[in-house]
Amino acid sequence: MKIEKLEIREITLPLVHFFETSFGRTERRRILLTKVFCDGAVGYGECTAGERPLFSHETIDTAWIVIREVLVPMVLNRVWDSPSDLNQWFCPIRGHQMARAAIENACWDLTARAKNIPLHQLLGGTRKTIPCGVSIGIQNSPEQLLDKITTELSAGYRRIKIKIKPGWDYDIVRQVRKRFPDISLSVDANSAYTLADIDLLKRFDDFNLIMIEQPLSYDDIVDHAQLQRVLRTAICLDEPITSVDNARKAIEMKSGRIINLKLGRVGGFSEAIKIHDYALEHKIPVWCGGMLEAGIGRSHNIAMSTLPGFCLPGDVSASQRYFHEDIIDPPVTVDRDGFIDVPQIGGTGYEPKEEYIEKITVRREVFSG
Ligand code: OSB
Ligand code: MG
Repeated sequence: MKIEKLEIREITLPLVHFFETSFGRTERRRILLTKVFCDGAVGYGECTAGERPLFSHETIDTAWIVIREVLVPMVLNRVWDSPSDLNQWFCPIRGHQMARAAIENACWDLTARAKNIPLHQLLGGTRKTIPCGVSIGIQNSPEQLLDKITTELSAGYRRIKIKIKPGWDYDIVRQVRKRFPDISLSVDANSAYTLADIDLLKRFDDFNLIMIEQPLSYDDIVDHAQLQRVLRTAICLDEPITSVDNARKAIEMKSGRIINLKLGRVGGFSEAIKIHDYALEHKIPVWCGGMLEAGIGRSHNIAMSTLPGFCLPGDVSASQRYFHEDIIDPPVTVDRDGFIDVPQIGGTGYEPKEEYIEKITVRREVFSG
């Protein structure tokens, strides 16, 4: 295979409801999409970088430049046998995993389409259905949060994750637990605390949470190990897991007991599979995180979630929770029991809506020759 042409575009999509974490509120997504052309076949990718460098150093704008200036010259007209070759080629690049993933994942997508086999089969996935949870952001009031949880539970979702930050934490979770004593519940701090908050963090043991996600610094695995030693609740690592090498270190150090595996954050499917395999071998449960993806990224998350180590409900939920109209056909739907049926047809089973994508495109660049 050889990439003869590569296209990147930026689309904008308003969110149905704002999404707020400890690092800020998002009302409208700006998303970079990739499309690769090889030997008459096409493949699609979606970059999970945010609008601002608040989750990680990457943004849609850094990804745009890195793809144009660094990655395109490395891949254009170069021959590959497997999409994991791109993971090898990108090895010398430090960081910029989300930019890399947007290219590599499009090549996986293309391979599945060209061979007319399901993407999840190409990845080695085995699950036919995916259990789904939801991530619920910080709301304007506790009542609004309790209402949202009620709505998501009646839609069938199997795990509720709520975002916390200083001032929206212990008392909020206490109210949620009081109203919903038995639900499967977790919290995500997106690095809003330090070891100085250890007494507060220990009190979360009161709530029988499945996990507490990323309480400490975005790049830390040392302080998390210290915190995990004094918590009964499992720590789940998100932000610092960017490669199989640092996943190994975090597992060796016992920095957490669960990993949120995000396809973009780790640089694409090849690295995600390596982390999955390592975690499975070391009995560390993984689950698929979300980055408010549109349909292409969402369909890739579904394919990844079929791997056997994905044994907890992920943050992969229905398109309609995020967007009035998603960029794929059909949109992702979740059944009354909170599962996604994995399409058993060639490719992802979700077709990008080219005309609609064109309509919401704000810039586009094509590389060839
Ligand atoms: O920390 O998991 C996170 C969204 C943006 C950035 C970081 C995170 C999230 C989510 C939302 O929790 C998951 C989703 O519904 O896509
Ligand atoms: Mg998180």
